[in-house]
Amino acid sequence: MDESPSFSTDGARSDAHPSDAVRRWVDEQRAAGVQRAAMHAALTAAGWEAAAATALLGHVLDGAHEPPPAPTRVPGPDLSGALPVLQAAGHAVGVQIAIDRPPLVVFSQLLSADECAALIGAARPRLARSLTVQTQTGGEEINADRTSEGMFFQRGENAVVQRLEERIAALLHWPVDHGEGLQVLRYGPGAQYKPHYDYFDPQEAGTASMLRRGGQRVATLVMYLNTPQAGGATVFPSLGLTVSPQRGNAVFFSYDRPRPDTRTLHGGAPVLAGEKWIATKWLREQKFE
Ligand code: PD2
Ligand code: ZN
Repeated sequence: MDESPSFSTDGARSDAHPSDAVRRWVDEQRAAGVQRAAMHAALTAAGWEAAAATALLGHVLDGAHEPPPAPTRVPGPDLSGALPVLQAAGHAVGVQIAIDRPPLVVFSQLLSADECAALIGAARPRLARSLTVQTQTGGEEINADRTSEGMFFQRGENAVVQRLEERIAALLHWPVDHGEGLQVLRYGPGAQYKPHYDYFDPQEAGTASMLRRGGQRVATLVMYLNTPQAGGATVFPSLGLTVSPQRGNAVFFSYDRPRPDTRTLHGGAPVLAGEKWIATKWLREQKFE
């Protein structure tokens, strides 16, 4: 009996259906008399999130249906007063649209025109071709699906960034130190961000290293710093929702588990004329330090 099995995702990736290879691997380990805990350790060593490994082993070994993952606590505005305007750190923010599943809100006037201009002005000289997370290694790569330029501010880097972070924390009831630094993106004509999920995919080997700093992403706030001449909407294909990019407005959505059934697939439609500038704040489960 092999007491210390190892699991390689290479086999899974070459399979027609990746999960088939993983299930087959579990079956083989069971046939060889390997204990559940050893399989769990091998899967987590290969980059699986502990909860995902537990669910998989339960599914294959017990024939159980995957238990619904325990939802995690997420950020979000307090809409209980059903008011069209929310107060956040002394700033009045409009509520244009609110959806329950996923929790999604379109805010108006989250940023003033001066704040949008200040962010663009500070970001412009620091723009570089956008990178996205290379999910298998946790490193970064230029992604052909994302034809834009971007930069990150440090948290609290300047007075405007700090003021916005405090406003966002008050609006979404989530501590400033659980947020990543603001990312600013500029899209030129034709540039787009193809549909994706913002959480880190638990099935990818690189995710473990991403989760070490702050845990999972649990919510996204995309803030529009200008109004493009044409195009550049944020689209939610699972919801049939298109959010029009308007300077100072923002779209917020949360995901209490890193799974497609959160219905948070979203993308940036191609800019048809002019430029599109956004600032994105991603919120984490834990302190992001
Ligand atoms: O620019 C957008 O509309 C957009 C679309 C999808 C931004 C993001 N994702 C993001 O910053 O995560
Ligand atoms: Zn996104």
